[in-house]
Amino acid sequence: MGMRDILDFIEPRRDARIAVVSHQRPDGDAAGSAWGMAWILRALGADARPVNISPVPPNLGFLVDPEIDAVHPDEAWPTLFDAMIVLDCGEWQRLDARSLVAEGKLPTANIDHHATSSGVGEARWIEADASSTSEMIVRLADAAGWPVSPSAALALWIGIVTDTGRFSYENSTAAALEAAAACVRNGADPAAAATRIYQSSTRSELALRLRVMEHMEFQQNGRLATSWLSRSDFAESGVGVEGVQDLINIIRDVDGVEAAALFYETPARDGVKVSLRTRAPHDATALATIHGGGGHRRAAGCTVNGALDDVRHTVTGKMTQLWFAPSQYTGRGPKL
Ligand SMILES: [Mn+2]
Repeated sequence: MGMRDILDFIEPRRDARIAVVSHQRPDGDAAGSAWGMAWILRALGADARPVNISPVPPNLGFLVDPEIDAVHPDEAWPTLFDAMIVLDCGEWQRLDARSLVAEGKLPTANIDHHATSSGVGEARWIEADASSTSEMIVRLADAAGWPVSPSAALALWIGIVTDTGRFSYENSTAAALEAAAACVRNGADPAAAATRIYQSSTRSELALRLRVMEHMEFQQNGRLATSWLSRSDFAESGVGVEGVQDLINIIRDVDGVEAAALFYETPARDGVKVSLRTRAPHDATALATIHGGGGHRRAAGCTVNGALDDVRHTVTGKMTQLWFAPSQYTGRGPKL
């Protein structure tokens, strides 16, 4: 299964009604790959719509075309489409409840780059070495000879830039940079995009950042960093849970930190969300999968049932056990 299967899935459906869905709580790659794919399919003649990708975080709102955005809150939405493409996620459970109703109801293709993905649907292309789902879509369009409009290029650029941490993570490969270059060649404007996604913090978001700094704790001689946000932190700062995005980077980016966890309560449901970031060689998915989560080697997440304090205690203990047990202690800082 690979790119060829996706091409064979899409080519006979050039005039089909295609729903494009992605994971719940969309990030830059979820929203970018969905809108990029939708714009590419629409240029081919398909009636393609991102479904249930909203609400996106405020700084990604400009990607959404309100004329096309289709949020279908009811169970009947799959009947409005002929096929579905699932992006940046390879498990039905990672879709939100509104998208999940389509499981098994539509022919489905799946493009994803999560190492922990099992894949969904009959046409699957999962490449854990790809920087982003957006990069994979750029390569797909290139291989197929499909045109990439400036709107598609901008959306895909954002997916690549955000998933590579602005080209700072290990996944900033030559292939990622080549796909990014193709986006710029097709009309994406990096400076304008950066202004929208990175230079648009609100004062409320700064207030939430401050809470992360107030709650930060360091263990293991500064190699393990944690912080947390409670429901009242969100309520008092006036930022919703979609404002969490990259807040974990505040503690991950501290010199000497090898593993970081941000714990936060979500207003919508029980349990505590855990965002994990690691540096080589620690594998963040090793911890996330214990709790039914997943992700990438250096960035993963999960939801753990229990009270915030208990979850912090338990998960920090597991991080220590996994990555800082005495047998693994080298006496040195992180390898550069
Ligand atoms: Mn991604």
